[in-house]
Amino acid sequence: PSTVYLKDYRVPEYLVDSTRLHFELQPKATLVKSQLKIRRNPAAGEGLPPLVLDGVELELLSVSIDGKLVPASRYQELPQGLSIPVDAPEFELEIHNRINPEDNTSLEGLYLSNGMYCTQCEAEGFRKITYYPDRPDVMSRFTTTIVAPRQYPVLLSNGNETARGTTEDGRQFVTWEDPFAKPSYLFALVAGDLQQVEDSYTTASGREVKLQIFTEAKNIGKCDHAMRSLKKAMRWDEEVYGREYDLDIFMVVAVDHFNMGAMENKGLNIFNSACVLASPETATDSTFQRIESIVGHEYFHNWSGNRVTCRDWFQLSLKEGFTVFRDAEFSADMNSRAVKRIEDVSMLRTTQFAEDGGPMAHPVRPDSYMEISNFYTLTVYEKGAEVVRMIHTLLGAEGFRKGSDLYFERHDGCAVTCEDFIKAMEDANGVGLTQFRRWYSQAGTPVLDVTDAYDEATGNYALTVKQSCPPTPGQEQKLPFHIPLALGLLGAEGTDLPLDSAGNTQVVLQVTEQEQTFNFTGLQEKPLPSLLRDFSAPVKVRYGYTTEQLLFLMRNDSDAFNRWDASQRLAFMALEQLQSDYRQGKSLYLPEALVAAYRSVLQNRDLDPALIAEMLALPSEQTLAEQSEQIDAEAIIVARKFARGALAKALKDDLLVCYRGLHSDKPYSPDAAEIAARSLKNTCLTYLCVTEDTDALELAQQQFHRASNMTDSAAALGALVNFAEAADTEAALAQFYQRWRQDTQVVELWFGLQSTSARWGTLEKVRELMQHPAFEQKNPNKVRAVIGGFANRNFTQFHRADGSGFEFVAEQVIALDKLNPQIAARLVIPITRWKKYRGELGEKMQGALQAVMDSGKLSADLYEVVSKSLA
Ligand code: BAL
Ligand code: ZN
Repeated sequence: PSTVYLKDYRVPEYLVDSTRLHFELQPKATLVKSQLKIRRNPAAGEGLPPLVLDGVELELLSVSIDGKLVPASRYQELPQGLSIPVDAPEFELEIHNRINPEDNTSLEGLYLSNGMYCTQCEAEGFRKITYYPDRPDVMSRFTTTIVAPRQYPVLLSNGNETARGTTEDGRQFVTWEDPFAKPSYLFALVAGDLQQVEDSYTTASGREVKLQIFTEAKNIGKCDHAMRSLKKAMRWDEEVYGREYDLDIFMVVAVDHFNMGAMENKGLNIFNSACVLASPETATDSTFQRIESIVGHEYFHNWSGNRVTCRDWFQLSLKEGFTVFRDAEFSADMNSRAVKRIEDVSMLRTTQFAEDGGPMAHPVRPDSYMEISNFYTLTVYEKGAEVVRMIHTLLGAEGFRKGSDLYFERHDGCAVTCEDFIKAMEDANGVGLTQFRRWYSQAGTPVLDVTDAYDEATGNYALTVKQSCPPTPGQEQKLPFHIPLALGLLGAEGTDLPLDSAGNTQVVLQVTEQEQTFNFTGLQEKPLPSLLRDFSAPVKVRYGYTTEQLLFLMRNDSDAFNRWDASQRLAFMALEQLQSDYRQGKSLYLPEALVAAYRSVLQNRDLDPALIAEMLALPSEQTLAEQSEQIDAEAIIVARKFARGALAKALKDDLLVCYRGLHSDKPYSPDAAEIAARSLKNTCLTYLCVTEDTDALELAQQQFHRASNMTDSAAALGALVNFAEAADTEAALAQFYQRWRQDTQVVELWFGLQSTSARWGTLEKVRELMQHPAFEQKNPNKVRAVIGGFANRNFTQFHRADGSGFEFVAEQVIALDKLNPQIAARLVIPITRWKKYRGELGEKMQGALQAVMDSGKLSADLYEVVSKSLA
């Protein structure tokens, strides 16, 4: 596969003013007719070069220009497209081609999912439907007619329905017109036997919008939460960003086979069923919250992505980073802000930091790619969102809003760049963000080494910050970043000290140089710094905190995020010591101070229970691995297991009291307070079961049998799967499956509980699960639940010393690449970080990766990830 470079960007040679599509749906032979009004792009230069269209796996039937058939000798079929000679600056092109949705297992373009036709066109899926300039800077007005047999009563596309009827041969048709010009990646089509839930929304300016969620009949009772979330998101975008919805109808469709979480097609969002369907009996609290955030995310794209779109795919973070920031703030406003931030940062630190330190590290705006699908990454999405958040921090809420207003106004209807976004922020606020732009072009996670000195005689406190950033592929040296470092200083009483004459107790330091000292005057005592409050930048902070200082911050910091962070630092220090002791053959011991700290957190009645649950959670094995210079998987597993066991034993009575205090028989509600209570209760239950004591496991059994909601049921089953005797676990798993076997989302959860269990998810069990009738190799959700769960979230079994876990993943990746390259390229990631592992395990991982490379011809997706990781 060839590499595409940002520096080679050229404007399109031709523009498409209108796109008229006509589909005659048939599983193996769908006929696509497209009529395009094409015009030479005046910005592209002189002359009339050939028109080059993208097209992949299409059967070309005919090409006509201005109503005249073009003989096949005149145009050239290319390996990935079509080249047509042009002799006028404006013309109408008509192309007929055939496609095969039934055999399309890549789930890009038009395909069938449980007998329903649906599409996925981002990033480059439209070229699998018909020949087209399939790039986001070609924006066109689409009219779509769908003709289908009667077993597909629901026929949907973008925009407004303008006609429907029956063809002479008894098929039905519907025509849709989208009044907004859009790139091909936002095109969508759905045809199926679907039911719908309908509601309406009145916009701030008084327009009525019809809202519809379509799903298979069996899932019709699982749409209410998504509908509520959609209406909240519409209101929120009006209130916080001044953005109204622009069409008369907004449709959402749930499909079972989907590579992503969801897709923001104009007016017709298509969702992975797992990210939209929920009911209290079948979905956990985290699923409810995930649905709210994804429904929000896709809706928010209507402005940040659709009305203003990307010029090219290097600019992906323009829409994704911004929209993730928007959805995170939406979720924070709807739920507990601190807990949302902790969850997001926890994920970023574990997975995005690992990506930034691994072989696929790339800037938020990449410079090159072989396959763009590989760049729908944590860096582009999550770090991209952190970059937008930093702009928000630097400009303040009002300044940021001025910037976003200008951005939307200036670029409405256009395909633009990350540079345009920053420029709007600068212009609206009269500030310069020149150095800040490096966040878009430099990869890697910056490190801040912080030291301090207090001069008793003068009352001066000096804080010195040194920044560095490790090399990443193709970027040996980094220039200093502009880092907003939010800071508070705590006095001996535990309160925030005033930092200036105005009495402010928090400042945002502008770290811009390699080394910089910030002075604070007039302090009566040596303060304790609370650094990087609310995680004000995606960096690692090193400061020589003592255990006592961390305990102090855990108790007193006014920043909830940093209270949690102190608990994590404390746990991390203890776990590092345990790893080192284990390697040296010493006996293991958990410091009493840590136990006492956890006890006091557990007994604290003033803190949000959800925050307590987060503070009690030890860093995951994956987080510990990311933070290690060299990963010693065995030491990580032993240390964490020991610490968890020691805490569970020492805190048993407190855990029980807390559990009992929170257990309630109230009807289920997914509101913040109830979610928080369940989160802490189930954290307690899991800790209690760690002891494997009979009474604790009995509690889990009771909860499992009596639970009235999936959060409690799944937590109890999870505890059994991880800590109970095999026979008890087997019985519970069987019972759960029998009850929920008809529910796809619950079966996915059931798979995931097993594949991620250190005890239950052995390689043999995982292979067994793959033979289960409910497992489907062609369904990404099932693959992610079983194989992905094992590779990404079952640290113990995946890292088995004999390397069999790695070999298994390699084998699955090779098989999947033939069906669905995007999924294969994702699944291979856990075996790409072999260089970070100590000793033989690293070699075994490398061997597995090499086996993938040597297995034959790989898709471009998989080849890019594997070749870069072996380099
Ligand atoms: N645009 C792809 C799916 C999403 O990020 O919303
Ligand atoms: Zn998105």
